[in-house]
Amino acid sequence: MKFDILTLFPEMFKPLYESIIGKAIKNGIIDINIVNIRDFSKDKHKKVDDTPYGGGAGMVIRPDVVYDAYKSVIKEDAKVIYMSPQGNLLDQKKVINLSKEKHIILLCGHYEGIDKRVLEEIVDEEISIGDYVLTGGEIPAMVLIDSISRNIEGVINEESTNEETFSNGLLEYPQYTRPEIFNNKKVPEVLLSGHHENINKWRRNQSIKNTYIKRKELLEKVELTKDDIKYLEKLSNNEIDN
Ligand code: 58G
Repeated sequence: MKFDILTLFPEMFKPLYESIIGKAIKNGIIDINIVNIRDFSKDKHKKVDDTPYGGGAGMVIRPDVVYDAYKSVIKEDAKVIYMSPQGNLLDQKKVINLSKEKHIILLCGHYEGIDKRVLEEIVDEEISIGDYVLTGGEIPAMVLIDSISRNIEGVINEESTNEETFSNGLLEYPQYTRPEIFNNKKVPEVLLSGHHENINKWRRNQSIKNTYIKRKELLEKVELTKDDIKYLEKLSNNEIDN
């Protein structure tokens, strides 16, 4: 997967070269190309923004500079995404669909945004990572790259993507590791039993319980088994305490 990032602040993307995503870049599984929009300014002072027509506070990024940056990276099969609080809300389903793309171009705005005309010209989809406004699209672009990349084959161990939160529509079950006793709290007995069927049942129930307590509305979109429904009935009748 190839990502081109169009930004005025290339240095903000340094954290991507750490940890799992950094390793995927080194291994050639993902390729990240950061383009400084400022390099496409024709102005002698490298100016990229100007005051808004009609008046008002702040600065707007010029369309011509963004268009030239875009032309330097665009290829036939690329999908161009503008990070914006007005975009479609990102969720795990959207992430999985985007992980099937070959080439994604991420456009990051700053200040009061980018001139509408170039957005109409080049953007395929506007995406938001949540209902809040940030100073720039750079952090949302990194959220998108991280969430997409970890669903690409070879980036992380496959079992962990399949068992985790949202892959079955439920929240995760709790995890435990050594020591067996910590601050007087013991690891749940079933996890030490080596009985994998019981462990799987227990984990499924914990997932159901977590989802019921923290995100009830998610349960409506999930395929529940008869055992799940029995467990949910016990939960809602307060027959389960731990
Ligand atoms: C209003 C304000 C429109 C993404 C700012 C456009 C980007 C939040 C998100 C902007 C962002 C999000 C300029 C700064 C986009 C531009 C950028 N804020 N929720 N801010 O994903």
